[in-house]
Amino acid sequence: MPLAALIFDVDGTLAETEEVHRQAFNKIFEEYGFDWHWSWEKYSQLLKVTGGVERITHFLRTDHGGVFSDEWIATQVPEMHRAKTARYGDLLAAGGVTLRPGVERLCKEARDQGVTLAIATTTSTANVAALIDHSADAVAMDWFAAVGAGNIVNHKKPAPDIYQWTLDQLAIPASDCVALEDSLNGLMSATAAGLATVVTYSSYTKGQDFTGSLAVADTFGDPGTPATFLSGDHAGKDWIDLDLIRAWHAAR
Ligand code: XBP
Ligand code: MG
Repeated sequence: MPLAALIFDVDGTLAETEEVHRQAFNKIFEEYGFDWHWSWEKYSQLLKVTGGVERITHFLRTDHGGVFSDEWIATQVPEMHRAKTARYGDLLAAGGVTLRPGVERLCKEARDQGVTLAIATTTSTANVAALIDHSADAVAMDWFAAVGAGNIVNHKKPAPDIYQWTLDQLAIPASDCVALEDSLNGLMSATAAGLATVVTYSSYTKGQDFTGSLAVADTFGDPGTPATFLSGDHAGKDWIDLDLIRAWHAAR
């Protein structure tokens, strides 16, 4: 069957948002009076744990094992994370975050050609809306027929749950869709849900093993800002357009 839908990941795919998340985490640690500061390198390691609550919990149990009771973690970490989400929204509202090259163009191509758009992300719906609403691009939340986000599923990426939820909402078979991801966790999640996947790695995921993807590039590219392809026959094209994704999908 022809390509019926594109399902976008958010953090690292729609935009390079993980640096903003890292700033928001560090802000709430400071507000809570902790001397913790997640450096780029530390956060790069912690990103292997998906989900902000899960990431903070992992950090407490590994770097501060035995210091915080299970009860404290169960009650305080979700509260800290709610505060982090508020700081993240404030940082996005301050402006300056734009969608990655080619994202707006691909979404417009999909809309013009009747290909459904959807989202499948580990972050919260609030964070998705904050990004879309505050980015300078034309993309709007109502362009997405389904937004699979955060805690609506029990198991986060690399589990397939969020992609399966989004597919169920779309009522479109996985075989007729392509996922767009930036990370190995996301590739594993989409693949486990039966989705062929195109990877545009981000600053935090460069160098991960994307074996099994349809193609790997540094960005989707745009006219004038060519993509650098690590894998996938891009037929001499300098950027990833819907026709190229269709060709990869048909040839998979
Ligand atoms: C990436 C994640 C999220 C973000 C932080 O999500 O793993 O946890 O790092 O957001 P994506 P939260 O699937 O879009 O790549 O603190 O809201 O979890
Ligand atoms: Mg991602």
